Amino acid sequence: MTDKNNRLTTSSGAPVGDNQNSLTAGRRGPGLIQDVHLLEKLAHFDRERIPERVVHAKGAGAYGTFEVTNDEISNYTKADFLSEKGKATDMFIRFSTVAGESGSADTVRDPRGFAIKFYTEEGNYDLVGNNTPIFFIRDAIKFPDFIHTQKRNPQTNLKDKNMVWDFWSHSPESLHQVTYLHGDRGIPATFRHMNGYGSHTYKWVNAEGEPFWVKYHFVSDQGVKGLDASVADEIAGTNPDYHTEDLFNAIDKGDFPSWTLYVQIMPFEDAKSYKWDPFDVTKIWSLKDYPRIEVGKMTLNRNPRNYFAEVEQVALSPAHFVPGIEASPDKMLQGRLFSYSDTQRYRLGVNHEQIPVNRPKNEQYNYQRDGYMRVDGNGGSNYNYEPNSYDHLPKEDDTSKINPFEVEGYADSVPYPDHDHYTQAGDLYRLMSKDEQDRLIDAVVGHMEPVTSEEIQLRQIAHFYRADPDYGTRVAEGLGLQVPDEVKEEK
Ligand code: HDE
Repeated sequence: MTDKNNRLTTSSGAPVGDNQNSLTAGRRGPGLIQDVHLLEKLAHFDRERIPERVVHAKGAGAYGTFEVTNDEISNYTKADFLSEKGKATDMFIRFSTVAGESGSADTVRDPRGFAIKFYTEEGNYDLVGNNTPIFFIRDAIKFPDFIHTQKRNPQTNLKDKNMVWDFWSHSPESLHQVTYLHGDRGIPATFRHMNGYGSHTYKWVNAEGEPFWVKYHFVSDQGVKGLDASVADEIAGTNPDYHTEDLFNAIDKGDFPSWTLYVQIMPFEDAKSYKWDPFDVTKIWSLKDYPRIEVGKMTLNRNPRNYFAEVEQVALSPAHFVPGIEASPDKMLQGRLFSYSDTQRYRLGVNHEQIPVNRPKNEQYNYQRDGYMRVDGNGGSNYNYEPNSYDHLPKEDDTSKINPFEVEGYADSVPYPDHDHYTQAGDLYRLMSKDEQDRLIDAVVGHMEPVTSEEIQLRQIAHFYRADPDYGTRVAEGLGLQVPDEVKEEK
């Protein structure tokens, strides 16, 4: 007889007598429906897969600690976890690629997700960013179309470069990010060797109620390194899980990766007059105008024990704010505030916040009840409505109300007024060393070569040319084309 402590049981806890031979009528079968252990085992297996993330499906995660290193940060935000030097907060991070499926290769040219959950004493604060400070588009309404072009052709189920460049060439606001992506940072050496950015502008509010605009920059203490494109291609074929493996092994052997968090702070009123719309996620703020201020250090020091339970089921959402940190009017961010928790209700269920990796450190105390998989006691015998006459039931805290701000104008579908998609993309091109420019041109030409429509290629070449004539001319030459005269005359 087996020791009671390691006895195999069914899901309902009954000991299993035989896990190798199913119950059959006679030696040859057929099988018996009364083999409830077999039925349960198969039925559970049949339901193992949940929908993968519609973007960022392939990823790796780790736990760590974030520690504040600068007392001055409380001048800008009342967020409790940033309140004083030395304050440490547990966190979880998930790194990911964007376009590939959950089994796809790690070393592809693609932005990387850099999504953090801080388990603060005032609830979870999620900063769901990328390894790039900018994005391809600036209005959430374009996102599903954009992602369709990054995924597979509806007929062939193949990746389709015509779709990719057709969309980009019709969406010139993507040029800055397209340039970033085809440069050396487009294929990070490892997850440890890349920076992370909040990308959007967020709003911080201090204890006096003063608001500021803020951008987050996590700078890798390992340094920033890229992979040579041909090496990356080879690794994609031989070890598609290369980045996942690197992260796990580094933490496993105690070589804990860390990042220093800096912020750029913009005084609230500057947003009205800054040379770039500070809520346009296709643009950066100059570091000269708004220098980086150090905030703290994030160190990853623990691997998850179970990939599905922790990394697959983590629900990271830009809608998870804590007092002192709020949304900005950025039209991309506004769409994201809906989309993440919405997809998580579909992917994980309406009660996904109860899954251990998502559970806040403090207690969730509210009047929401019921729904599939409610497993936390569901509020017990407490009443489930408000207002009520009972002091012991949860009450709102008016110090946690959002900081009001003025809005103006008409409700309308309005594009961003700024159509300069070229200055910052050109600046990035000119900032690259000669060698990096060569690699950028190679990467762009290699990616655009399979495009079968010359019209699409020429439309995109015009955008490169507008960013920098050298950039456009070299891409055109690489494709055996010429920059159209009317584009040259625009200058
Ligand atoms: Fe996401 N994005 N996104 N995204 N995103 C998701 O949420 C979406 C955007 C980012 O490790 C989804 O839980 C919309 C920008 C990361 O679990 C989904 C828009 C940035 C992750 C979604 C954007 C990101 C996601 C899919 C345009 C960088 C992985 C599964 C308005 C600042 C998080 C999920 C993780 C995941 C929607 C644009 C980063 C569908 C609608 C900009 C790192 O909700």
